[in-house]
Amino acid sequence: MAVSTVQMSAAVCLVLITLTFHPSNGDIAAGAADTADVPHRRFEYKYSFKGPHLSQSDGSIPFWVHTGNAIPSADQIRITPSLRSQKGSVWTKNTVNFENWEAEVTFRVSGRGRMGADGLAVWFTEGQGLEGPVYGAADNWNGVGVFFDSFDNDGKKNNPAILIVGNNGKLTYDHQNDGTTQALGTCLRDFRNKPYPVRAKITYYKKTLTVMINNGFTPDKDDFEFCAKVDNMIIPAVGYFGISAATGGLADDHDVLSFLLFRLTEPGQQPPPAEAEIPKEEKDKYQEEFENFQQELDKKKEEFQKEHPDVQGEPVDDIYESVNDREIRQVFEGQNRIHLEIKQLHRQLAMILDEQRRYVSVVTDEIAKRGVEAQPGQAPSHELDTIITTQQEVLRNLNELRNSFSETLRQVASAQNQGNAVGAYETVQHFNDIKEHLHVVKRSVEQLAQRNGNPSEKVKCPDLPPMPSCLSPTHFLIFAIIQSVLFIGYIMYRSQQEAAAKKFF
Ligand SMILES: [Ca+2]
Ligand SMILES: [Ca+2]
Repeated sequence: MAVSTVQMSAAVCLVLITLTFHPSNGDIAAGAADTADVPHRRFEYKYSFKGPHLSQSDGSIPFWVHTGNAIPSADQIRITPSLRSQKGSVWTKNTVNFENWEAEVTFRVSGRGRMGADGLAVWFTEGQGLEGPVYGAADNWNGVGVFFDSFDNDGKKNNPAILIVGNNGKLTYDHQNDGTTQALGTCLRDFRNKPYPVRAKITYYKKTLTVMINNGFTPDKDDFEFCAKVDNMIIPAVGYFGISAATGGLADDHDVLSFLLFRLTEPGQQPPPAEAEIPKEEKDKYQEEFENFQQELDKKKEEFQKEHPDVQGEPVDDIYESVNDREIRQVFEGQNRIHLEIKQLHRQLAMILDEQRRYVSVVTDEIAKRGVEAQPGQAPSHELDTIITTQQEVLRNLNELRNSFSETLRQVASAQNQGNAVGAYETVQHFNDIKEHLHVVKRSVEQLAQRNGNPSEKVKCPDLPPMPSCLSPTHFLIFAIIQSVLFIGYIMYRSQQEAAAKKFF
C-alpha cells in the first residue's frame, strides 16, 4: 500500500471531523436575511487543512499544493517567512463547485516592526494563481480576493485594512493605492501581532459575500465582528480556493493555522450526497486507526511531560501575552510615560528658573550702569522704566518680606527677652544680695578698723616667755652625732635581716 501512516492519519482526522460535524444552528451565514433560514452546513475536508498533522512527512499538504516560499509544518503553513521580497501560496488541488459556501481562515501576521508588509490574501478564483504580484498570487484573476493589506502604499494612514476585490480577469490590481479604487467592500482592522490568532469567516450565500473578523483579542473562537459585505456578487461557478502572501522591503511572518471550508445548503433543499461517501468497512478501519493514533499521541504527550516537567500549559500561551497582561502592560507603560513627562517638565522648569535668575542679574547690572550714566540728566528709556518699576516692585516686596521677617525676629526676640528678663532679674537680685552682704562685711570691717584706730581702747598683748639657755652648741652636736650613728646601725642591721630571710625562700 502506497499510502503512508501519516497520510492515513491526516485523512482519518479529516474524515472524523466530517463525521462529527452536524449542522449547527449557531453558525448562521452572516448576511443571511432571515435567522430562521439556517442553512445546512457541512465540513468539506478535501478543501480544508488544519493542525496538528497538517503536513505530511514529505512536506506536502493533503489535497493542497503550495508554491514559492511557503513552508508547511505540522501545525501551520508559513506562507512567507519574515524575510524581504518573499512570495508564497497554497491552493486546493481540486476545483470547488458549491453554490454557497463558508470559509474560515485562522492566521497570524506577526513582525517586529510597527509596520509590516505586504499582506495576505484569501482567494476563490477560476484558476490557481500560483505566482504573481498580488500578495504573492497572479494578477488579472477571475473571481474574488479578500486582502489583508498590511502596508500603507498610498500613505493615507488607512492600513492595515481588509478589502474585498472582485475581478473578471481583466482588472489589474491597483497596488499603489492599496486597491481602494477597486474594493467592493473594506474595513480597517489591525490584524498584526495579536495575542490570539486572527480569524476570518468569509461567507458566500445567496450571492452575498460577507467577511466577518475575530481580531485575535480573545480566545473565544466564535467572537466575530462584521467587516464588509458585497451583495449581488458574481463569482465563477467553479474555482479553486487559495491563500497567498508576500513581503516587500518590510517583512512579516504570514502563518495560516487552518483553512476550513463548509458547504452551505439553503433550508428546504436537499443537501447533495457526499461525492465520495466512504463505505462502512473503510470507515470502521479509519476509526480504529484513529483511536490507535490518538492513544499513541497521548502516550507521547505523557512522555514529553515526564521529560520536560518544567514545560507546562500551551506553549502558545507562554509566547503571546493574554489580554489582561497586555492591558496591565499598557497601563504600566502609560504611567511610565507620565512619570517621564513630569520629570522632563521638572527639568525644564529648573532650566527656566536658572535662566530667569541669570537675566535678573544681568538686568540689575545694566540698570546699575545706566543709573550711573543717567546721572547727568539723561532720560531713561521706556523699557528701562519698566524694568526699574519691576525692580522696585521686587525691592518693595523684598522690603515687605524683610519687614515681616524683622517683625518675626522682633517677636522671637521679645519672646526670648521675656525669658531673658526673668533670668536677669534673678541675677540682679543675686547681685543685690551679694552687694548687701558685702556692705555688711564692709561695715563690720570699718567698725573693726575704727576700733583698732582708737588709741584709748588699745588692747595689750601678753609678753612672750623667755627662751631657756640650758642647751649649748657642743651638746647639740654630740647629740646629733650619736643619733646618726644609731640610725645607720639600725639600717645595717635591718638589711642583714632581710638578706637572711631571702635565703629561706
Ligand atoms: Ca498595501
Ligand atoms: Ca493605504
